[in-house]
Amino acid sequence: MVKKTVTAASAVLMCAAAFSACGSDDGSSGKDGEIVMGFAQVGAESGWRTANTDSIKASAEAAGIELKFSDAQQKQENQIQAIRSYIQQKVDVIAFSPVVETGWDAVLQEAKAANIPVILTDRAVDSEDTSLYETFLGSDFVLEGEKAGEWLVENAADSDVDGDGDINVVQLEGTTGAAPAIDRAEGFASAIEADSSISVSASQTGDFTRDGGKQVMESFLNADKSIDVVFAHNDDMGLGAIEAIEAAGLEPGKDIKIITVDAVKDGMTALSEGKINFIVECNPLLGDQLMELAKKVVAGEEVPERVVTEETTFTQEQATEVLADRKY
Ligand code: GYE
Repeated sequence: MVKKTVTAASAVLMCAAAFSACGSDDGSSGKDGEIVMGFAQVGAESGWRTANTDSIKASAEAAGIELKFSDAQQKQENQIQAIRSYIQQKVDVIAFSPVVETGWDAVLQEAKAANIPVILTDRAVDSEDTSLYETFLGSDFVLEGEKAGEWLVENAADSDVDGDGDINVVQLEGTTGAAPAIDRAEGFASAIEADSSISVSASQTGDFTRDGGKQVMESFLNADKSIDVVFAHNDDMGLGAIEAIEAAGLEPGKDIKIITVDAVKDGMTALSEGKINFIVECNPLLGDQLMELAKKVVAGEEVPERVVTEETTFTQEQATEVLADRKY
């Protein structure tokens, strides 16, 4: 595997160039020689995101890393602005979860020119220049989509709710252009190819929010009376869809099957109640691994180019078993 390093020599040069910003021999610039991390978060759009933010803040504190945190409210321009301000403040390392995949090269080149290493966390960028970041820590979203589709293929007989021989799926997509939206749709589409009776008849973004999921589901229900299955790219949109389905006088989980991704507490509760039928886990607790990678990167040690999070899936019975201990 290709490894990337920030050499000790370049760390020394960074300190020589901006001596006042360097508080200790290891190149860190915070109070008492703490590493300073600038973190540009996507927003607060979902239960997953809240758990992810809490994890990052708690892990930074535990690791003795000074965290500068910003919330971009799901807007790329806000994230770019935050990254620019971290460059100006000469932080030791920048970490961010890119709201969409494209459009990052210019700002990442600015970070590179300032010798500030960048770590991608949760979501990937689509850039040909992989020298613009040190590593990418996060889930395999294509695999998550595949797991959702495989469950549907295995449960096809039960999922033809109206018994017409065709399994009519509607998809609630995540934020347009975001890695998890693109990849989950791709993984799901490839897995359902195994059964020609399954097809996606409508697909629209609900922006990963509960309200977005509800509104899109309302319009799907108005347009089509033969929906068998909802595949929502996250729990929150699935929970919004449940509200729309109930408001239409139908029973979620029975009249319309629901598959989601994330496995946050509210989603797991709905699964254990039978309102959701299957959840693919996406782990938001990335804080500890991120802080470890940050320390290594700042110290000029080698890190793997890609760190993939381990995840599982949950049926109704499995959700009921683990619900009481679910932390988020
Ligand atoms: O699935 C969704 C959140 O990027 C993996 O973003 C993350 C996704 C997560 O809004 O709930």
